[in-house]
Amino acid sequence: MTVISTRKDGDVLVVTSNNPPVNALGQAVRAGLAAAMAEAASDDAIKAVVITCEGRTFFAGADITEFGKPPVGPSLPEVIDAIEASPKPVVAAIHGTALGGGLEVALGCHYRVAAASAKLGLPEVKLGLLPGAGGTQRLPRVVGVEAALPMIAKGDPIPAAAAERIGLVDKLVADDQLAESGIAFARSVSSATTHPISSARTDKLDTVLADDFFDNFRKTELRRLKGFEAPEACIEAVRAAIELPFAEGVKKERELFGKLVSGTQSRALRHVFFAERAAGKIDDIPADTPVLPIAKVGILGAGTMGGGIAMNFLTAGIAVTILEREQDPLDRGVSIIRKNYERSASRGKFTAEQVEQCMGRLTPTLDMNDLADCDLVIEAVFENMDVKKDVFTKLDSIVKPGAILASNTSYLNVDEMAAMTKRPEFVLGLHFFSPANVMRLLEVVRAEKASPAVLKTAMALAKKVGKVAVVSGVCHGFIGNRMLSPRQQAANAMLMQGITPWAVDDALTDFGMPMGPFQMADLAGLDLGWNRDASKGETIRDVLCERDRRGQKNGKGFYDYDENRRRTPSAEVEEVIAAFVAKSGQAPQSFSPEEIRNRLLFPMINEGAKILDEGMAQRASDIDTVWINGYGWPAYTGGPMFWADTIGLDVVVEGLKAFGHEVSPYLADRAAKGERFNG
Ligand code: TC6
Repeated sequence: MTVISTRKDGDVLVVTSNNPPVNALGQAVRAGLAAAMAEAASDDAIKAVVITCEGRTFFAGADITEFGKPPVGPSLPEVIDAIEASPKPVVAAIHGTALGGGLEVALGCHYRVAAASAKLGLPEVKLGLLPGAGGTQRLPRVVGVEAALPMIAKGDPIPAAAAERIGLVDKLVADDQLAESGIAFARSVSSATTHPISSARTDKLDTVLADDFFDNFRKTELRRLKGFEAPEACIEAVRAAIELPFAEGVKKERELFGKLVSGTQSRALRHVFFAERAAGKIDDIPADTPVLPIAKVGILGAGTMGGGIAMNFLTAGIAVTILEREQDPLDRGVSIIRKNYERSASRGKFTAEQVEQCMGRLTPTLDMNDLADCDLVIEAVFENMDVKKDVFTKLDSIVKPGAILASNTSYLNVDEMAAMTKRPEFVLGLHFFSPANVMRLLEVVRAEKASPAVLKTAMALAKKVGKVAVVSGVCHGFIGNRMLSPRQQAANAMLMQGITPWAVDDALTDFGMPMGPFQMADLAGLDLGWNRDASKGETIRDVLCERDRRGQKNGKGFYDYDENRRRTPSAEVEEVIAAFVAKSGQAPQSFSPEEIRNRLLFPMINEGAKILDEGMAQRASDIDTVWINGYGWPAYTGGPMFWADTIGLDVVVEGLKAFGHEVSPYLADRAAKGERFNG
């Protein structure tokens, strides 16, 4: 297949890429573009060139699968330099997404025409990289440093209209007119004697930046990216654009790119990129399985969870009927949904009109019969099997045949719920993570009898509402919570050995987790699940509750809190722990931060291995996807299983043995063979 073709439209050479699915700039595309530029140069009848793409998008970047392999020329920078050096004007005609190397190609062109719905961005930073084909040097020269820095160091694409405002796009055209407009634009500039050359521009670099411009950017924009190496390298590259001539800036960029691309973080983040895409696929479902239409969703429960779940569908344009048992909680639930939308609107994420459109799709009700015509009903009621079974029995009798019934349970057996219905093939689990309108993860729990069409529909729906879906088998806690449990046990066991809660929490936050287990417990409230019956044996947590240490809500839990909820270690908690240790007759232990971390994380990996062995997860990368998107595991380590691969499975096995755990035979076997979890 020829991925790059050329045709003449009068005196304009139209160069078209056809490299599905996303026109990634692999070797054949690069070679084709270089050849097309040579063709344009050698043909006197050609006065201008248009570069365009077929299919769903303009070039979505370098071909990520080529990273880490020996490079085959021409390189992308060489191709872009050749485009920019063309004496005949080159116009990029952009639709879909011009991303990464794709935008760098467009920046090498003399002009950019974009369809109104197009998006442009440099997302390399999300892969632990920086734009390494001149993008860090050309973009600031074209749009100025203030507009370029967030695009490069944060990586979010911008809509074509915004790109036009900052001077990145020269002309915005209607989506269905891109082809003709691109050619017409090229023709209109073909007789001009000079053309804008991105690398030679200085006009936008003249703006004087405040002394603390970069520091402010770090403080305000990069706070959430703590631990990621690439954003800092992006800043360094952009500084080079200001301080150095283009050729030297490019050299600096290339040096930084080379370091990042061979580093562990980028390898991990590239793994995460492909892991998220693999997770959406269910291996044993035939490709021709139909996706069922979902136009209306019913939700049982208008509490925090039900409301959050509802927002996903409302935002995606799907009608929702939400059911509560009483008017007050129903009204409260609806008003919280509205407040959430209004807060998003005040941050510019929605217009007032969109808020009303979303709310207009919501029907609150107290009558379960109103769910009859829903295509999918999700229950988010109290986490108790008897309550759930009752709900499924009722739903089965009310909701139309062929509709999907789903449970948002976080631990319980979905097969038992399915067995209450006459349609077990239409029952599955859809486990959302709180806050459900924000967290990206959705565990799709594959109930034993769920039909392929029902599973495929759940995966397609998840994608439509912007979730990352991962399939889990039916087991207690599914993938995520099942692995959380051994970590919690390890944390509690360490307290009993005299390790402080803050030493445990610090080990996890230093690793990159947003919170440790004891900070989390203080946030949720220690009295959640408080065992008041001392005869059953008291835990440290029970004693803290008795001492009225209930967590953040009353200013003391595992930590002490000031009026601004700033925490400090508590002497009282230390005393309580010391008393427990003394009672146990064991000498208090002291572990290094690294050992604490390993004691917490190795048992999770062991559980992950069991999950794989039992076939509860389809692949190791699915487990990584769950933990990154549902629990804040630092993406730059690639997730628990990829991290285990990085440090070596033999190291994990030895650690588990030393900590007194029984090693999963699956893990032991892979370690013995020198294999990894992830391929
Ligand atoms: C860069 O450019 C560096 C330059 C410097 C060089 C010196 N390469 O996401 P989808 C595959 S770094 C290879 O499901 P969507 C993807 O794996 C790159 N493959 O589609 C999937 O394959 P599968 C900077 C790629 O419509 C299929 O295409 N660019 C690439 O939801 C469909 O993908 C980026 O980071 C690629 N670059 O979203 C952009 N991109 O079917 C990365 C996609 O076998 N891409 N694939 O599973 C995206 O953000 C999205 O794919 C999208 C389309 C928005 C373009």
